[in-house]
This record gives sequence, structure tokens and C-alpha cells, in this order.
Amino acid sequence: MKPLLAAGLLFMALCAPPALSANPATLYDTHCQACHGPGRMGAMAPALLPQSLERLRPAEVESVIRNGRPATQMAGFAGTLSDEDIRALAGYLAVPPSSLPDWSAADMAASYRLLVDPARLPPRPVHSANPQNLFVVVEAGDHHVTVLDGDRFRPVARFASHFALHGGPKFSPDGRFVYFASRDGWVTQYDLYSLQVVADVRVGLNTRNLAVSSDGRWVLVGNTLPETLVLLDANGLRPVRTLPVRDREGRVSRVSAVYDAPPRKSFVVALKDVPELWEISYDPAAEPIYPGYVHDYKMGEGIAVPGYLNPRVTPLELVLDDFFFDPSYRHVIGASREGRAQVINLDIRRKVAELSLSGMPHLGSGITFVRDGRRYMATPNLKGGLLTVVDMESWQTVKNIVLPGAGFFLRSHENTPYAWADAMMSPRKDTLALIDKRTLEVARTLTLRPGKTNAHVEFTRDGRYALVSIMETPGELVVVDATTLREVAALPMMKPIGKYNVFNKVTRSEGTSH
Ligand code: DHE
Repeated sequence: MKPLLAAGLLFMALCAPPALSANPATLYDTHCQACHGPGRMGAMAPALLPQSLERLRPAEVESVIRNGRPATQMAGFAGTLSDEDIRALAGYLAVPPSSLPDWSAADMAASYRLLVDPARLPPRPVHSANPQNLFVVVEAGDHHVTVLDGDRFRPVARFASHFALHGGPKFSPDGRFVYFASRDGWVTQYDLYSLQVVADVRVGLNTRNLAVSSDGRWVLVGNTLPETLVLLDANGLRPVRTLPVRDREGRVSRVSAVYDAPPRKSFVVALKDVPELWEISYDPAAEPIYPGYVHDYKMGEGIAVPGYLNPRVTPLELVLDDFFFDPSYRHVIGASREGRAQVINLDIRRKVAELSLSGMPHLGSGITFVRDGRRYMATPNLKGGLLTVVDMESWQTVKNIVLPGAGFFLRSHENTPYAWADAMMSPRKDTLALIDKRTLEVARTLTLRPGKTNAHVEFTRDGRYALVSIMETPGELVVVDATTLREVAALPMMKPIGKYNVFNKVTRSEGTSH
């Protein structure tokens, strides 16, 4: 090239206006839609709506677009998109779409997959592990689930799950089936006898959690987008009914949490945006008319009795972010994340006490235990680094136990004197505290893998071993003798989050979440 021409081209390049960033909606359609779906509603990859991304900081969203996500199919776009485009795309994803996304009965039906006819499932397990001492381990690192033999600590099966399972998977009363919910609204039924997925359905765009009825007939799923409760047939997951979540004035609300209350034969539902607590009876003999307010939902065919599969409402002063039952299931202990907590009697349907729980209680991880003949509950705190212990008769706080740091989860078992708490939200994320349930003191601390997140404990059915997640990618599942605290096994896993023992769950051990 002639020197003059080269200089001219260089001059033109230097003077040219910077490349304009493309329209972010067009960028989305070109680069993201194939995996993340039209309208950002999710397809083979997760939904990219603000509700789905609220746990990520804007800088993290940019970083994922730029660099991709390890161990997933999300590739980095650093070589394809300019910095401005990446910033514009991240900004676009943070804004709700112009038309409100919905998830209709037709969308649900279109997503439904029955992979095996429940009538053709084998009558007995196809594996040799004790079906009552299996663990289900959720691995968030590469979105898989491991089924683990709880006697031999060996994997029995491993399968790909939907993106971002959240909350505890729930079991059928006999422990044969396990049900998972993903943050993106997918619900999966898995058979622990034949080790296969039975059915799969997307019930919403953003889901809170699910509960399974104690008679094994129903699965109730609480959504935050759209604001609905979806009732599924537990045997094959066919959608039965969608309840819009609205209060008496018609204001819509996201669901905070739904749990099963076995002795009451009902689901109890806390709402995030309106101060109401709902109880939905699945007892066919439920009283047809409840005193007080009953939503009139014009039930579907064959469900004419308003008391059956129909919400009855307890009006509250405060919304509830999460809750916990007492062992009789007559009381709900509910808290807003700001730490205002209340005890609600489900029979007389009103608040009977207030609790002082400072910080940000995480009641879903609460446990109960008996000490000197009295029952106590203990709940971790997402802020403060305190474990609050409450007397369940007087509803007084008896102690705030200082932990190494703020944590998420608490676990114990009838056969161990210790409750194990993590400090995963703090700089001491590698430290577990073992609280003596007799003295309410931290008896000792335990660090299995220094510098790594040591969190979420679950016991074998006999309480002899504690299984701890090393929540890293790659991470490990470490098995510890609950008496000697010696490590007895370690299994490589991809960021194991929660693990759930069939027996402890179906028998509703006092030391585990329900
Ligand atoms: Fe969870 C359970 C709410 C963030 C892992 N979490 C629950 C439950 C609720 C809840 C209401 C009980 C439902 C159930 O088990 O059926 N979680 C919330 C939040 O409000 C919060 C703080 C913010 C949010 O993003 O929703 C939150 N949770 C997280 C996480 O960041 C965790 C650590 C990692 C993740 O996978 O998202 C997390 N939550 C868990 C786990 C359980 C859970 C592992 C089940 C615990 C159990 O042992 O039963």
C-alpha cells in the first residue's frame, strides 16, 4: 500500500465516529433468543426477565454475557459483541418487557412431558440401596442431581436437572417419588425406584417452591410470575387447577412459600405482597363453609365444595416472607425478612403472639428440639450471625447464640445432641458451628475445607453421619462421623447445595426442614 493512501485510511479511521451500539432488543433476538426463548421467557436456557435475574448484580450479568458460565452451555460473547453492546444488553435484561409476560394453561399444556406411564413403573427398586436411606443432592455447579446411597456413600444415579433448582425437593409420603422445582417454573417428578424422570411441566415463569400433600395426591406450586398457585396431580404432574393469587381487594401477590400441614390435610401458603395467610384443604371431607372469609373461585367440575381445594384466608397485619410450623401444626411462626415475626393460630385464624427475631430470619431452615421437657425452635439469620432460640410454649426468645458469622442453614437430628449451623454469608464461610442443644452454647467449630464454603448439613436416617456441602465448582460432599467428627468419605461434586435424606424427610424429623 502506498504510504499516502495508508496515512489517509489511518486518518479516516481515527476521525470516524465510534461504532454505534446495536439496538439491544435486536441483539437479544440475534444472539440470545435461540436458547433463552422469545420474549426472554426461557427455553432450553433460563428465562432472562428481571425477576429471574434479581439475584445477580448488573456487573455479574455483564460478566456472564462477556465470559459465559463455566460448566454450562452459556458461551462468552466477548469476541462477538463490543463492550457497549454487552452493557446495552445487560441493561435491556434488567428492564421488564413492555407487555406483561403471562403463562397460560395452554403454555403449561405445551410444556408438559410424560416420560413414563406411572402405571408401568416397576413395583420395587431397580437398585440395591436402602430406599429409605437415599439422599438426593442438588448440584448447582452444572445443574445436576445425584441420588446417593446413604449406607455406602456411593452415587446410585446422576441426572441433568432444570436450571437453578431451588428450595428443598419434596418426597411422596412413601419416599418413592421426589419432586423438584426450578426458579424458572419447571416441576419434575423423579422415581427413586426406577431412577428415571416420570414427568415434567413448566407451571410459571418464576417459581418460589412446591409442597406435596400428605396423602400423596397433590403437588401445589407457588409462583411469583405470574402470581399464581398451580395444583398438579402428583402422579404424573398433570395440571389440575390454577388459582390466581389475589387478596380481597383484588390486589395480586407473589407467593412467599407453600408447605404441607399433614395433620390438617391442608397446604398453607404465605404471600409476599398482601398481608394474608392462606390455607387450602385437600381433605375431601373438609367443612363446606368456613367461618370468615373464603375466596369464591368458582371451582372446576367435580369440586363443588368450597372448603375443598379452596383457600380460606387469615388476614394479617404484616406480610410473611417465610414460615415454620409448630409440631402440632396448629401454629404458624412467620416472619418478614426485616425480622418482624408473629405466631398465627390456624384454628382461630389470628395472630396470638409476636416474636423478637432480629436481622433476617430464615425460618424455612428452622428446627425444633426438646430440652428439659420443653420444646424450642431455633432459626438461623441471614444477617447478624445469630441463632435465635424460642420457647414454643411462651413464645419468648430464650437465647440469641452468637455464631462465627451469618449463615443460611441449620440442621440436627433426634440422635445427636448438636445442631449444625453454617456461616456461609460471612467471611467465616468455611466454619460450621456445633451448638449443644442441652446448653445452648457453641460446643465447637469445624472447618472441613479451609477457605471454601462449608454449608448445608443433612444427617443419615440414624443420625450417625452428617453430610456437608463444599459449595464450590468443583466442590465436594464430605461425610463426617457425627460423634467423633472424623471425616469418613468425600465425593467430588459440582457445587452441591442442599441434600435431603428420604427417611428424615418423610418422617418429618424434628432436626430437618419440611
Ligand atoms: Fe433459598 C429453601 C427463600 C436464596 C438455597 N429458600 C428456601 C425456602 C425459601 C427460600 C422460602 C423454603 C422452600 C422449600 O424448601 O420448600 N432463598 C429464599 C430467599 O428468599 C432467598 C434469600 C433469596 C432468593 O433468591 O430467593 C434465597 N436459597 C437462596 C440462595 O442463594 C441459596 C443459598 C442458593 C440457591 O440455590 O439459590 C438458597 N433455599 C436454598 C436451599 C433450600 C432453600 C438449599 C432448601 C433448604 C432445605 O434444607 O430444605
